[in-house]
Amino acid sequence: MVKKPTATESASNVSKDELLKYYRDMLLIRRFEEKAGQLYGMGLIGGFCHLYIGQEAVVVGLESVTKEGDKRITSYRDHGHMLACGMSANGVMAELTGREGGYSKGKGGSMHMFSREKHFYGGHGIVAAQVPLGAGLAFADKYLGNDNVTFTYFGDGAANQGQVYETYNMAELWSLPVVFVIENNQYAMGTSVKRSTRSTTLFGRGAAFGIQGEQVDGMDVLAVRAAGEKAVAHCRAGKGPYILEVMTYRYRGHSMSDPAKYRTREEVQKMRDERDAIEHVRDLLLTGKHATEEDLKAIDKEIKDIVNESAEFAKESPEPALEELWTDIYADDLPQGAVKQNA
Ligand SMILES: Cc1ncc(C[n+]2csc(CCOP(=O)(O)OP(=O)(O)O)c2C)c(N)n1
Ligand SMILES: [Mg+2]
Repeated sequence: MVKKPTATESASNVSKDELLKYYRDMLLIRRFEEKAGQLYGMGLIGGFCHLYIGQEAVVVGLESVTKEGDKRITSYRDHGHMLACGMSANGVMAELTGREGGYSKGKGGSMHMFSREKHFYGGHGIVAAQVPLGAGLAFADKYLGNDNVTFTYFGDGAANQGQVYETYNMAELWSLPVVFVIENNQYAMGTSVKRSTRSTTLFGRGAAFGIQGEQVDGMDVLAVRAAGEKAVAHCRAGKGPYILEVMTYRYRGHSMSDPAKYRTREEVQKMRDERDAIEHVRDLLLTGKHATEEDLKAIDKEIKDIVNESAEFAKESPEPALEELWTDIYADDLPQGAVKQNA
């Protein structure tokens, strides 16, 4: 793990409003996920559910360097990405509970949500499948001649998949504007990085294809932001892909059915006590006198209200009608830039 930065080191160059935004956005993800965990326990969420708790600084830090038009795609551990790019808590929670008001009308669930409006392309259950898809999204932007960047998130386990390296090769060859974000939370289900590879510095593998990259402290939202700025500038300048290996940690199990026998409680507790990303920003806000305990309490309440309302919305939304089984199978309209062929 990268050394903990001091408050002054990482607080330089950040405004009060930015810090407050990061605090709010990370807290929303955490409280939303805690609520999802509760609803799962109550039997209101079926199927798979992979919580992101602990990793919030990764997506919040990187979203802070995006602009309109940038795209994001990730794995099944996707609720944080959706909230951070501005998708509504109501729509995500209703999808988790399989209701009509959800982003996929209740037909997709936790791992299969999309938002064209927010340029969020899923939600993918096959490990690493989103990596070539992310390069494809970046290819489309390059083809259309704009300066959008695609953020392609995947895990340390996914980094051992062959398709990642085929994608690296093509992405560099074609100078695609894609930031490959390896969320290294140190485990792939119950297998630690050390048990799965001798080459544990995952970003370094890009060198074989000529792709630059770096390792980042993923428990420090400002460190993530700084690395994200560099990566995105590289891509927008037409210099091709960039790899960010973001060192993070998930506090909860792999999914809701994880027996958690592969690590000790002490290991998890130590991360929570010493490296929690939300606590870190809270400290910066208080020590920098940007906010009082009262201000932060008011934000906590605001977030709690949003999350409670999303759970109510989800419970009240009806299940999808049976006829919905036959809708949303083929696209009715063509993507931007596509030319209609005569049949
Ligand atoms: C191709 C494929 N192989 C195996 C699985 C089962 N599986 C689901 S998640 C996972 C671990 C992936 O770990 P990592 O990439 O580190 O992501 P994390 O869950 O830590 O976010 C595995 C093996 C799968 N879904 N797809
Ligand atoms: Mg992992």
